[in-house]
Amino acid sequence: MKKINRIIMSMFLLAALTLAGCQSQSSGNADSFGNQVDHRIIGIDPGAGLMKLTDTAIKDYKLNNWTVQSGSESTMIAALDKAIKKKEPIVVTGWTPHWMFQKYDLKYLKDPKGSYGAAENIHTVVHKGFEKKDPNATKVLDQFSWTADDMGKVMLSIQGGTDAKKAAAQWVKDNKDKVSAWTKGADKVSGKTIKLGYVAWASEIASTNVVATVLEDLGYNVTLEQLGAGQMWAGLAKGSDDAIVAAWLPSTHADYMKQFKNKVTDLGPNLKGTKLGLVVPSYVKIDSIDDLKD
Ligand code: PBE
Repeated sequence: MKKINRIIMSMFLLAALTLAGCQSQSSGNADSFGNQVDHRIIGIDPGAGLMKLTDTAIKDYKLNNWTVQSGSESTMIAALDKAIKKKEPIVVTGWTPHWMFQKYDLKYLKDPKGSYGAAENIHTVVHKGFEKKDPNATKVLDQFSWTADDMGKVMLSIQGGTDAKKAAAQWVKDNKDKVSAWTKGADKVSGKTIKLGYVAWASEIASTNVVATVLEDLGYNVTLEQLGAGQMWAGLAKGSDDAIVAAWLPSTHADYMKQFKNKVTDLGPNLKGTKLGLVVPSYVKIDSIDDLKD
């Protein structure tokens, strides 16, 4: 009898220990990165290709209980800045080139499933027919090509408080060789107008203002139109804008390109080797999108 009691007792003990073990595991979950950030990714404007790709990532990695908070580039940066000041965990949607990688110590979460696509390029795209209407401006737009470092200089200057137009003019002044390669074979004009559409992303503010400066120096009357991503593509397709230098292809703006491909002409890349993904401060322990799962 005593022996049976002892066996029953030890079975109870085992069960209790197993339970305790489970509990300690679930209290580990309560501490998971997901719980720390309320299973929320800080996103940007809803029309951005990056938001679509983030929805894909959530499906690919089965992050069923996660949400993406939309806002804008500035609300994303504000949230990131606040978290970093308090050394709190955060995960945001990010891209390169961007000055945030110069200002903060950040890392991309690894993307083993490739939801964000491979490195891509930023293309210059014009309204279909613009190449015939203004071959001179098209030549300049087609020859416009620079590097992430070039763009980085303009972005940092704007981020440092310089007016975008002034920052662009300064870069143009400091980089006469590059600019003369873009304007090679183009004529000076007078009384001609051109409308460029763009979205208020740091990268696009920099590139669009630089191209506008170069066209203005040739005598063009340039109008810059700040729009949402969807409006920018629709405006280009309609012809209310002549050109954009802000088409991230082949992945980020794939849907827009597919929708409007018969109404636009792709002049090819103006900057090569961009990157998109989920970004965290370097002090955050996780390394991969896979680690977002509890
Ligand atoms: N971005 C910056 C854009 C393209 C340029 C990555 C935020 C997007 O996601 O559409």
